[in-house]
Amino acid sequence: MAGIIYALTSLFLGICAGLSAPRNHPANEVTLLDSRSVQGDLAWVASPTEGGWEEVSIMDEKNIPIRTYQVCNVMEPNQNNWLRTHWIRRGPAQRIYIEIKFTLRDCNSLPGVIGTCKETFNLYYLESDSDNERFAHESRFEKIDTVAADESFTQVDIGDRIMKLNTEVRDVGVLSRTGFYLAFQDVGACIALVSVHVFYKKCPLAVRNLAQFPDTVTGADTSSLVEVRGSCVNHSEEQEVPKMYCGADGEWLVPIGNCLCNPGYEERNEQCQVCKVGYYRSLSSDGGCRKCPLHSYSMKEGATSCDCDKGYYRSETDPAAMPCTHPPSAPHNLISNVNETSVLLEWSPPITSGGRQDLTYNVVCKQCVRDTQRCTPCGDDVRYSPQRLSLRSTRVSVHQLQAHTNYTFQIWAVNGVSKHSPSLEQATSITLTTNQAGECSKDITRHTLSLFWDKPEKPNGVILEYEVKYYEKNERSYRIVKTTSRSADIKDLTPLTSYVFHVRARTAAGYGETLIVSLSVAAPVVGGVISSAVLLLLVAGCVVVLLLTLIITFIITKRIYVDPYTYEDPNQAIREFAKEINTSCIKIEKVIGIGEFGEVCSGRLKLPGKREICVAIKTLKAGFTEQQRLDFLSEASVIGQFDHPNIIHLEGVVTKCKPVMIITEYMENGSLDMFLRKNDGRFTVIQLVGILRGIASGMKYLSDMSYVHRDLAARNILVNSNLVCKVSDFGMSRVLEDEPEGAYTTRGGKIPIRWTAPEAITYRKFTSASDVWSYGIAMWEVMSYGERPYWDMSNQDVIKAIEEGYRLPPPMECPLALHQLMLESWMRERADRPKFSQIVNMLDKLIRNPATLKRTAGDASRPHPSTLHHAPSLGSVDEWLKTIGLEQYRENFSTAGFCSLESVLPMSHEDLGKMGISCSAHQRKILSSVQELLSGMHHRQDTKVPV
Ligand code: ACK
Repeated sequence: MAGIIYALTSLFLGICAGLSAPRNHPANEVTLLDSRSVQGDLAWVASPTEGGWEEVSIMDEKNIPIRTYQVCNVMEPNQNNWLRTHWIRRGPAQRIYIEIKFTLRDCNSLPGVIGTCKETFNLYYLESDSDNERFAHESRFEKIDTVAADESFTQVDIGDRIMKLNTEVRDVGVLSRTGFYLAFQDVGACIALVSVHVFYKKCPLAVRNLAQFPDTVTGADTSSLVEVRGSCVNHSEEQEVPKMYCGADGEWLVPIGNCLCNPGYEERNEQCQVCKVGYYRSLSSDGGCRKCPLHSYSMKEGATSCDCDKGYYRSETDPAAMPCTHPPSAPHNLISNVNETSVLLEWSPPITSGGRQDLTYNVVCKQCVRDTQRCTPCGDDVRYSPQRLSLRSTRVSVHQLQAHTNYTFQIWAVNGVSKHSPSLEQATSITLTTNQAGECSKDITRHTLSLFWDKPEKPNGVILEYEVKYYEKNERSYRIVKTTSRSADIKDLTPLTSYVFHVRARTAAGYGETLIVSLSVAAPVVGGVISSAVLLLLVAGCVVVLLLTLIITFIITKRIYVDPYTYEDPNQAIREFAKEINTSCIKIEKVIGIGEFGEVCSGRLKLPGKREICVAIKTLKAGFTEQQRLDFLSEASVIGQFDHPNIIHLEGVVTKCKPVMIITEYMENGSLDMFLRKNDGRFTVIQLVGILRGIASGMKYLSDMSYVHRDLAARNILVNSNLVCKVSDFGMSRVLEDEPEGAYTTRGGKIPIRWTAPEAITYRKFTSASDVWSYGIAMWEVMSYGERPYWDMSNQDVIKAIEEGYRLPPPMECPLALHQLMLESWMRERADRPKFSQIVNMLDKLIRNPATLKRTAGDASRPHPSTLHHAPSLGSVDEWLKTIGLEQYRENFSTAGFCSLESVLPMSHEDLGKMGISCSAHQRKILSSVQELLSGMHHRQDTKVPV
């Protein structure tokens, strides 16, 4: 026995010479026990204490002692030698690994051992929560495995013999107690345990994609994966949640997500390192730190952007990589070309654009008092084409300037950084004087003059028209001209004569203060009288008068509607014409209807500094396309351009959050057709005419703006609590698609047939004259309290009947004059239809003379379609005046809005006086002729022509 032990010990010395020093364990192994690193005795428990396992110290090649346990009772039968380790704390491990290095003598190499010699040993373990089971009975141990020497021997040459060092690894789990003991059972082998290494596995701390993953103990199972969330390394931020899986063998698997270095830092060696001075990194998504661009610098480490050199700037939208730039120099070679009250300005681009591509030009217009330095900004009336601000071209035309006025125009070259350093060095200017206004250069003679005046500052309501009364100074007879515009051409004047002009405005409340102007007509100036408020000016050649008073100045302003679809970016039109409202100012109260794009609600709007008002809120339903959004908002771009008491008023839009909304004033009585049907027969004729006048006035405003509505009908008029009617429904899409009354024509496109003029149906000639036709139908709807035009006739029958000259008959109790007006607006030739301005005049006249509304066409209401009315025509005013020998009054009639004979019928003495027909003989002649006409008409009215 002792001889054998000796043999083994010497063997170890040999083996150890071939062993490397205690190795460092891999990073994914956490050692719980390593016999080779124990200083001093291992002091494991052997049983039997004698003759079984023995602790033997040997030296490795570096003279470091190694503790081994050996047993070699191969000659004796029935061996049962146990060797137990001390209590080993489990730590966080659920599965542990036991690596055993050992030598095992081959029984064949030992003489005389047959039958007793073994070549295996058994490995056991016992779990316990503390070191109190040191002497527990062997039967309580659980077997892990029987360990045999296998093919993985490390061969060690010892002289002429080869010894084999075995390495075997076993694992056990799931462990749950605080610690455990291991035990080696020898049953008669010749073994030396060279080392026992007990460990568990972990995935070691790792950094992937700038996320750090902590040490992670592997799962309990050999196949389990532990999901671990990483945290971003210093100076980085999460882009996508970083995750990895810790595999059972301690390897990290499947990295997902990542972090990015913060601005001012860049990724180097799996860390975020600060950018050096002179470098910057602005976005976490950028590559590495970059050198500061031209004309910029960074003075500190970790710069997220570079500061611009003095005199250089960056706009809010400039990328950090862009060099700093400066404002442009001034445009140069500015020239002007004055044409009456318009000016064309042209210039050359500035010498330097400041290093940018976003050069535009702004125009500043100032009106200057002649020979002084006093200038004031030009008024809102002045028009710029293509626009005043952000011009890309180097020319602009300016219109509607005041005649004979000094202007200074500045052209500013502007780029994205101009606002950082505004200076007159970026502008060039020119001063000029406008010529005479408007018509004058065309056909004004010494017998003619043109008057222009400004709106009274505080008119007592909406101005319905102006009255110009004029007479030769020192003469009593006068002439009157009425006009709805703020200008009048006065004809048939006598040269070398002084005239006095009175101009006054009329509102629903009557006439306002009179402006008196005295002047002389002649060339050269022969003098004039300056009244209290008026300055006389006379210009030779064509006689042009510019009146400058406290209240009146002379400029013709005609605003033209701009089609939002002519904008390259329709969103720009929305921004230009509609105010963006913050949703916090809007309170939606209830749904009042369904529009083409979504619900229409009523609610309240409280804008800062204004009182709360009731509003209607049109919403755009969810899921819309960009085109639908633009179509929806186009209505706001249209209404936003209008400002008239008979046009629905836009409060603003909500486009920045959802739902997109259009906010308009609230009209308590909803749409006119429904309102009339609900109130059948309840209004006086004057109230109905008031409704018609409101609509006509709104339409006149639209036609003055060159806007063609195309869908004027009672359903598209809204009524408020004061019975004021306002034209609404300006959506673009309804013209194409969504009109409920729309019928497809043979040429495609939907048209509300019964409201539409024949030329618009047949060849899409939509004009203000076709709007007048629709207005006539709307009149008929009003006077019949919402009856359907042409009742239940089919669209085809309506078209045919109209073609054959038949027209709707007067509704019940409809004043004759109103039906006449309807018939005029349904004239086949659109040029023969009255203009909206004339319609407004006629209705005003009827309102002023309610007696003229008494005459009705008898009970012709709701007749069968077979009694459609064949339109009578009395001929023209000019012809009539000629027949009665008073053609000199042609002008007076046309200026006063009498364009057809029908419209003359309700005329009175007073009307004639106001028209400037003051001679009483002439007045009598005209009125008696009117009487004759009337009786003739009644006769004709009785003979209706059936279809
Ligand atoms: O005929 P109504 O009552 O009047 O039902 C329709 C509905 O919303 C869908 O268009 C009503 N509506 C539209 N705009 C306004 C408004 N500004 N004030 C009151 N009601 C309105 C319209």
